[in-house]
Amino acid sequence: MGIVNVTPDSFSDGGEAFDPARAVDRAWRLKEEGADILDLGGESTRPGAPPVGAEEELARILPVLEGLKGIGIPLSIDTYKPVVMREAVRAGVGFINDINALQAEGAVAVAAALPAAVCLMHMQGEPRTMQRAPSYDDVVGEVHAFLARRVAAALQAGIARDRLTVDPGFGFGKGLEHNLALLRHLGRFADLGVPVLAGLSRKSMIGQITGRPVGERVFGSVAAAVLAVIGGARIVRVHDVRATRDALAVVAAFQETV
Ligand code: HH2
Repeated sequence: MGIVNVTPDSFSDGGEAFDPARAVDRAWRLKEEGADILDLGGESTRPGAPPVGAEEELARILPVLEGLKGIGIPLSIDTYKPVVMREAVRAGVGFINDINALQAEGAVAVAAALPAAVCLMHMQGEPRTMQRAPSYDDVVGEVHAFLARRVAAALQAGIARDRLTVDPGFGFGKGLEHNLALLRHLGRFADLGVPVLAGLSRKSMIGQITGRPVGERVFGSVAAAVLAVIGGARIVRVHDVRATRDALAVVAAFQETV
């Protein structure tokens, strides 16, 4: 899953694709690099990011969706707002990536009525404050229990299991030790019975481990994506598609021969 941020302030590439034409170019480039799905976001969720209204989010996203008609791979919308989900799906999106796991008022019902897959992600707190003091007794158990509850709520609302994906939400209300525990135990999420998505690309945990600024985290991010896939992730959300694809091709060749 290649990332296209249509925002002025995302942590890794804020502003790079804020202009719709540049976002469209970036999307085509990521497709050429081998992305199977593109995740478009109109609101940054980096720690400390201020919220954006639905109208502003749609004003950022809709021109890009218009420009991507005919791109030929599934498009995902990174949003937690039901109105944005509905309009984005109407404009051609087939995957709703919700960092809030459909907990916003009306979100489960709206998603259930739309012809789209859904990613349910775990977050402790909210983006503005989540990195202040993340705290867990048992991070893997607590994230697993939350995702199990959200899968159950989605199923109950009529969202078929084969439309669902879960994500432990690396960096969303988690310190380095929490992120590492989740990565180490990603296999524990397999019993939820839906594919696991992992987003580690260029995140601060890569910076904490390598000491590198955001623009120099490609190698660390690729290592994290490889570990996530070996740990059972079926989708990895990344900025550096070509590098990740090459690394995962080696993993796939290795797994076929063992
Ligand atoms: N991380 C970000 C945004 N959306 N969605 C899922 N499912 N999993 C993630 O880990 C995830 C996500 C990070 O937020 P942002 O500040 O918007 O930066 P970027 O989109 O460049 O990663």
